[in-house]
Amino acid sequence: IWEKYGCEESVDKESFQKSFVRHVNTTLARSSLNVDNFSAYQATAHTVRDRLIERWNATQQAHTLKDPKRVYYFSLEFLLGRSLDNALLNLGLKEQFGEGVKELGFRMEDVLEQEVDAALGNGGLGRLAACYMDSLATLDYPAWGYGLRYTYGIFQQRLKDGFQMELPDYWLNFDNPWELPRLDIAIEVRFGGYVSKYTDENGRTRHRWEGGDGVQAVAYDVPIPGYGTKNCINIRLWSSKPKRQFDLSRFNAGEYEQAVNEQMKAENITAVLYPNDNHMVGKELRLKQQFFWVYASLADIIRRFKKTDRAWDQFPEKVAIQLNDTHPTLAIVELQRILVDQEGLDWDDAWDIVTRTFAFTNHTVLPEAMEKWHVPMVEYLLPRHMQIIFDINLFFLQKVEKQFPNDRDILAKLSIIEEATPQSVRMAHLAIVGSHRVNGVAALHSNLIKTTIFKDFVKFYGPKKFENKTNGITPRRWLHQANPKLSNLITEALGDKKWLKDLSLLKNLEPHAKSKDYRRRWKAVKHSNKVRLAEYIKAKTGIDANPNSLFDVQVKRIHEYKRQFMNILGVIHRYHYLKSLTPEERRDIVPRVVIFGGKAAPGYHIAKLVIKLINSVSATVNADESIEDLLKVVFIPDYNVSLAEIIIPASDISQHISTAGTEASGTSNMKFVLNGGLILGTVDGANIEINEEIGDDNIFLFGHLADRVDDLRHAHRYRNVPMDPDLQSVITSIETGNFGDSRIFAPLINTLTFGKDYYLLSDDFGSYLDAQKLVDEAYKDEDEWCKKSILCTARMGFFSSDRAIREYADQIWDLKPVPAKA
Ligand code: 26Q
Repeated sequence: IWEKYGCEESVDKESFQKSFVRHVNTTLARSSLNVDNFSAYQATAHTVRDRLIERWNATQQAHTLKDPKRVYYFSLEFLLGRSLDNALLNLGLKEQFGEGVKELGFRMEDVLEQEVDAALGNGGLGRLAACYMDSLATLDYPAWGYGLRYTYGIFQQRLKDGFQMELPDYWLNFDNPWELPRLDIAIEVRFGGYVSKYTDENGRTRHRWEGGDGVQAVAYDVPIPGYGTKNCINIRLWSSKPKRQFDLSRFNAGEYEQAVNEQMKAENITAVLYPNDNHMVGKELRLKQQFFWVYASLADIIRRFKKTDRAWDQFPEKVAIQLNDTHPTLAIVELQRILVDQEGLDWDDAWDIVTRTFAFTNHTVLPEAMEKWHVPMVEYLLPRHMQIIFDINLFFLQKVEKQFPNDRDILAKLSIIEEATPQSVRMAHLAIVGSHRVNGVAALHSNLIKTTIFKDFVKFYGPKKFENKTNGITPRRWLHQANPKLSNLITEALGDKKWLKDLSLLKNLEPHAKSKDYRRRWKAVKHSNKVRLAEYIKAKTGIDANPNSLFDVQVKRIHEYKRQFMNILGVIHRYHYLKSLTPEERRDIVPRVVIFGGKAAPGYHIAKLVIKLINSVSATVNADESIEDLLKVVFIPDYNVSLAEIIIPASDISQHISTAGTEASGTSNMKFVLNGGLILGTVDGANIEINEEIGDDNIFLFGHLADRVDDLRHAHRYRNVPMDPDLQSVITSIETGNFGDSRIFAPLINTLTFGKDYYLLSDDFGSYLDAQKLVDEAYKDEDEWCKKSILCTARMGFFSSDRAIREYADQIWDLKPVPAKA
């Protein structure tokens, strides 16, 4: 019977339509007379979901049978965006299903627009996790992601009078076809309680974590299809629910209402994603999220490991766990607890297994982003874990002491515990000590962590434990899906679509940069992407953005270190310059549309003022008829993955202008260049490696280098550094009220003065303006610009997340692909 009725792939137009109609009638319980775009989306999504589930089942079955080593990617964020278009393309169904939808009376574009983003992430780190899952699936690696199923993703951004307002992102309002609820997989997680000591049958002192309050972690699986493979991997997201059994004694004691209330609190744990990007908040609920997640995930992994009768010392041969930043670091402690307290292993044997299992990716050097948790809070929530952390630290520091006798200084610097009042746990230190590999996310960043924040660890462990794994992006979503016209033009030049699985093949585009006809068509694609964006801008903001202008884009989280403030100050400078020109002189000007987008953390007041300033400048400039189309300023609200897919292909130049040494990598820089956009950037993060790949002629770099930053900051701190005169006149212009009531901007302007200009805007402003001039000049030669654009795309092969994932697999995880059978 299974053979007869088993999985039947319907991948042609007719079977799509059959399935579509069936889902409308059954899943949606609607009649064919009552199908709007949203229902059409749902029916299409459910049809695709069925295909995904077949692949998911086949892949997971194959992996269970073969039992290879698996990697588990632990990430508190998976910023997936929409799934339908991506699944259609990865499964190779877009054409057939597109035809099928059309015949049913819908436009595929409208159908795709119905989907809400899965926005379970803040920015770079979360989107990186999503790109890595796409590559893991595409390259047939046996991999799972583990994360949290937040009820509310990153907030939606609205503007009111130019100020950011936050709205809840209740993304599960309608049914979510992209998840498979596994209500049978439920793991009880505890908090609180106490530790009891006892002597076991062998006379050893043992510890047991007892008591505490429990909640349940329920699994929701999100299938991630690979491109051009049957392989379909899984992201398991945990949702918190009240535990099943109710405390009867409390019920009988008349505490029914209170007990029900406490149960309801369980759901708080996974209610909301913390909206802070690159900023640590020491909230108890955040720590609870972290523990809830790692406890459930480890229990799940160990259950799977125990199905095969293997000895514990083989655990690291079957399981690799990658820690996406320090957020999952408690997993190190929890695995040690399981092995020692529950499985009865000796401490040292357990610790050897633990350190061979984990590897840790660091994403930042910013001090305010480093995770630290107060010891009393950890102790109260996780008493046994706190003891184990102290023990890990003790044994670690004993080894340090042995290697560096009588060096009190290095002990204090390396300690997992920060000795302040109260004490804190330094999660990065714990992650380093508990992992066999530590990596940064771009070459400069990986060197910086070795020479600054982790330099004493390098002294102790030697340099080999610290590696670089330069980030990558998936070309499937970020070119093929977001920019179908360019994808087609590339495929036409290269003869086939192999480049989508081997991005280094893009280098064969280089000769086409010489073809006048190819350049013409390349330009036409960029132009039509700009038209698409201009239409979006008009619809959302009412602003006319002329697609014949240079589109200058900065979209990313709003943060002082990313220096959107410097960008808007540069815009004001340009505005004044334009106003000073004679009509003659104006004829020579390249018209520009400066586009901003990005969310500020709700409590980050300076970042919110930057948004307000951008909107104020936008209002003044766009309303000033005297400068016509020469300058337009746009803030596009609610920047997210789907918007990025429209904005990135439409950019001529994008800005990645962080203070040198502060942006660990950046990944949107890669997306822009892959789409034939040039970049204006500082010598920071992955900009440096992009420069190495695409060549000096194709990038506009400016500003001080990372090794100058300390001295420059020192100068601001202890001397009176005169402000750059161009910058001063821009500031004066704001202060005189040219962009509305200037008093609201005082705290922002003060960051440059009383704040000692920590991000060095005044030091880089001059060279920033110079670089902008070069951009203007270069854009005048459209044909030359287009050559650069083609060469940029052609030379971006290195930045595929496939390359990055292969490096992780070979050099850190020791992981081999396991192709699922066709
Ligand atoms: C930590 C503790 C408590 C609450 C929140 C957080 C938290 C949340 C998110 C800390 C950091 C993040 C996100 C960091 C992030 O996105 N980093 C970026 O990672 C990218 C991928 O490696 C890099 O390209 C960027 O340079 C880096 O900023």
